[in-house]
Amino acid sequence: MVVLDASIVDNQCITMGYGQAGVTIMNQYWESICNEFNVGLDGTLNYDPETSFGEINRMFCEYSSGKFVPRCIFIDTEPTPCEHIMNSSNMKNLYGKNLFAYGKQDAKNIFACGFYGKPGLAIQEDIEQKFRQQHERCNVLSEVGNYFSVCGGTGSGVAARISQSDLIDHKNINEVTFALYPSNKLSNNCVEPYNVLLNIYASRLNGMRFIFDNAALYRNLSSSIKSPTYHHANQYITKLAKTFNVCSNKGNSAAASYHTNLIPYPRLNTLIAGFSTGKDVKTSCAKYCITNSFHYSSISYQSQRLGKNLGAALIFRGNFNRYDIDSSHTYTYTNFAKFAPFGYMKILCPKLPRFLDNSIFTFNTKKIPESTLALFANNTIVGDVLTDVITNADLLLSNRCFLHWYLKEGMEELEILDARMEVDQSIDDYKMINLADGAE
Ligand SMILES: Nc1nc2c(ncn2[C@@H]2O[C@H](COP(=O)(O)OP(=O)(O)OP(=O)(O)O)[C@@H](O)[C@H]2O)c(=O)[nH]1
Ligand SMILES: [Mg+2]
Repeated sequence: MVVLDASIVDNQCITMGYGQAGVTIMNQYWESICNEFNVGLDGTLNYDPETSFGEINRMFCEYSSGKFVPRCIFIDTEPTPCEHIMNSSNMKNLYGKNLFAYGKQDAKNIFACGFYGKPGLAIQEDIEQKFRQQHERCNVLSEVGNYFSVCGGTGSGVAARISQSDLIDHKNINEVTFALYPSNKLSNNCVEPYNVLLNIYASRLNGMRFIFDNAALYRNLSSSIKSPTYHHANQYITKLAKTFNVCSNKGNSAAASYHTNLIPYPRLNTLIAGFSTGKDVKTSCAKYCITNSFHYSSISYQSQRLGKNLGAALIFRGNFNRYDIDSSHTYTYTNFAKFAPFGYMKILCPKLPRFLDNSIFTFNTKKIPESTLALFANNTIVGDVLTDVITNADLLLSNRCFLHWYLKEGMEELEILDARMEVDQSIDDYKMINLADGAE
């Protein structure tokens, strides 16, 4: 087990939010990060050794004026989401104009429009310039965090283009993506399956990717919130992203060790995540929280059946008894693939968890939870998500439905067939692992 301290580290992380979902989620993420580091929404630091995390320069850049500014870039093909944050959100004084790269016209929900088309190309140079500017302000850039929905044209297309470009040196930089995937029950756009396939294909093998879907997020919130909105769903994602980032002390080494422990094969780099607080965690840290955090997890399929874990990490934060954690030993070996017999990677972060005033996790509780558990798992259930994407894409492809929108932007038809084949191969990999383990 790794116990974290709050020493100063110099391995920096730049976060990038793409498209409406990505920009909105990343803005909420930074609100939560500011709360964690005691940075006011105007960028002033009120460091408190008791509660703040130490490695502030990992996340923020200190300007000569003394202001702490997030290391991030908001990216969209259209202006509205970025302009909303710049002009009217409660965070508008935190960011400078140089953190926004946006164009005039959205990518019309079409991957090819963001990847090949005019809307994507129009902002490419601006993104590159802003990324280089941010990069120059880092001593050592060790991680790039991405936020987007693979369902939209900007989230799927522009993000894939940047991930594939020379900007990110994948040998030395860990790419960690928090992506919204489609859910069968909730859909705003009928070409989602194409966008997912093409996005996966274009950015395959790059880092690790945690996936969420809105139906699952709403399900998780349904016990505490009557009518959940995007804002609430985003809090669930940002809570996990924050835990992953701030509880990964020692910069590069921690992010890299997640990669090592959670990704047994480069192609199987899509993961799920879950979060529980307070009572769940404290009453019986061992069995209860592990099974429950799976229940509260990021994709809809999880409630139906569990797959096999190929690798998993648990982050215990707050008031934990080490004996409790050690005694969770027996439970943490269950449900792992035969070739991964070492159970969960366990990390204890003793700093008490912090919540925003309107947090979904403190909504119905009078007492602020003193302990939280976050779970990040590489589970074969992801194969079911991908199978669903392929089934839906095949329905469209069999009639070549909506394909002209993609070809019009300069994409070759072969590309979507190659993408389909690649994703199909990953599904086979998951099936082989389940088969070898005797799962159904
Ligand atoms: N959870 C959550 N989902 C969102 C949010 N905003 C949009 N979505 C979902 O994301 C998907 C569409 O992605 P967008 O981010 O709007 O698309 P985009 O990347 O801006 O792409 P284009 O508009 O096509 O250029 C839809 O399925 C929406 O339901 C948000 O703030 N939170
Ligand atoms: Mg948009």
